[in-house]
Amino acid sequence: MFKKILIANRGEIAVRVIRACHEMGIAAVAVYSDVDRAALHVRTADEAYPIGAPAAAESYLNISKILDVAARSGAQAIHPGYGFLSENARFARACVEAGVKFIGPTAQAMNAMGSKTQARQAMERAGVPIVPGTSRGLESIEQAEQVASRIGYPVMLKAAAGGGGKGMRLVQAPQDLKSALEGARSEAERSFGDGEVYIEKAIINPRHIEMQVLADEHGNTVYLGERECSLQRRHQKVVEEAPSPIVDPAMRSRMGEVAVRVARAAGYTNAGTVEFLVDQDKNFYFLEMNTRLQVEHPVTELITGLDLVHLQIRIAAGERLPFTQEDMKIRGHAIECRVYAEDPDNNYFPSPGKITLLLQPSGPGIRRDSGMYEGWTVPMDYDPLLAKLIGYGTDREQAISRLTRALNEYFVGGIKTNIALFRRILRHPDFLAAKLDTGFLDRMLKQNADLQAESGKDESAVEVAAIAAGMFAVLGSAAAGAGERASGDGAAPSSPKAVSKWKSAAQQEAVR
Ligand code: MV4
Repeated sequence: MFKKILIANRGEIAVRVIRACHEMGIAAVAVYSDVDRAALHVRTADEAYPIGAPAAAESYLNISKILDVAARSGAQAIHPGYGFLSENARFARACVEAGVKFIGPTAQAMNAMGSKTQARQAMERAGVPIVPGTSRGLESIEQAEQVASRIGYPVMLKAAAGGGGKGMRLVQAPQDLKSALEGARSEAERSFGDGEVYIEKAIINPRHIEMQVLADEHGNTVYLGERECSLQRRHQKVVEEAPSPIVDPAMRSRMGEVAVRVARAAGYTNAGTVEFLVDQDKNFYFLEMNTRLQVEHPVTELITGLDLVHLQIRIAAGERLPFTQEDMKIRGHAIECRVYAEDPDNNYFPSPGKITLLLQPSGPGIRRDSGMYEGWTVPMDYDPLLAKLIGYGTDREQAISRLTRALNEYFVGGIKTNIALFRRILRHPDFLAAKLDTGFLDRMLKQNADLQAESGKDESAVEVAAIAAGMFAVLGSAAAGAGERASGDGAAPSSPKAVSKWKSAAQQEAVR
């Protein structure tokens, strides 16, 4: 077993991995950029090494600097977390060459899943259900038109080198296909340096359901249940839950078997996730495979009772899985909220700054994976994920009630966060009814925006009327002639009581 592991990451996931190391009696080495000097992961680790300027390319993405710290610290393994270098085949290979164990899949396995068309070809060979369409780049507009008429509109054009929604185009009708294909090709060329574009039947309002898989280095591969990840905003997950409310045991077995087949086809080892699109009739189609531990792994840990980071480290140390597929049991329900330093009143733009007050929830069924503390300054240089708040219960209702209770205990002062958004989501009738799909959040946010526009208009009208009434009360006489005081108390509303009196008077005015 390793005696020392370097965590090549920052934020909440670095803290989470350091905790697993400490629980296993393994020393943890942190790396940090200049703005992360006082970060929680640096304070939690046993050793910490500066690796450079805030820009990721100068620090958390810098392979040679990270391997240099591994050598100097004597770390025998590196955990990449998620994001940064976690799916970088060149880094995985560099670790092997440096004699440091990469806690994750091999570079080959990463490459097998990297190109969307190669992945689709591998899936076809493995008999895995993929969305009807082509598994190779389109050769011509004629071919595109032919395939589109075969699979039926609407169709989705996708960049082979794309992912996460980039380089995707929905085409509703034949007359739009030619220009859409040209646009998709040039965007793919510009964004990924690879203009290959393929075509799929568009699944309308799909659910995004992903299956956690785990494989040791001795040929044992299991699935650990699915996660419902349909609540996304601009391809960024916001709320995830396990199990999915629409997956019954039979469907779970079918999806799990397919996910294991995908992992085996890729020669996969360690923790990985197979993503599916699920249509309204509960047909599921392979979307892509993520070759890293995911942000939302805690919801799977809570319903399986497993610690995925412990297992990742054990697998990387050459141990066999300590259980079989038959041992896998799911119990209870878990829901995760991703707490971001974002300003909901400013299009969810990042809201960096000093955390001046921090009240954090706990209590029955609450897990908090956090990278922040009171007094810490949230930098503007990285993804603004601050923490994950997870509610666990016997069933979905109890998980919701605990998470709602915990959200009401959460207060982060000094910066803006999206915590209020979760309160709205968790009480939304469609969420409570588990009527989820990838369009849910966009619809809910649009609904709120429309309502605000409505009330906002009235609200600003009230504000204007209040100010006008106040001005008249104070200045009316001046405006009307010699400087006598106008009717009413005339004093500018210094006290909140006076303001509210003005507002209510103005309200009557506005609605008249
Ligand atoms: C699709 C689709 C509908 N039909 N493919 C978006 C990101 C990338 N992972 C694949 N995505 C989609 N592919 C077909 N044939 C709808 C989406 C999609 C989506 C998928 C998963 C989670 C969120 C999404 C948000 C918008 C669109």
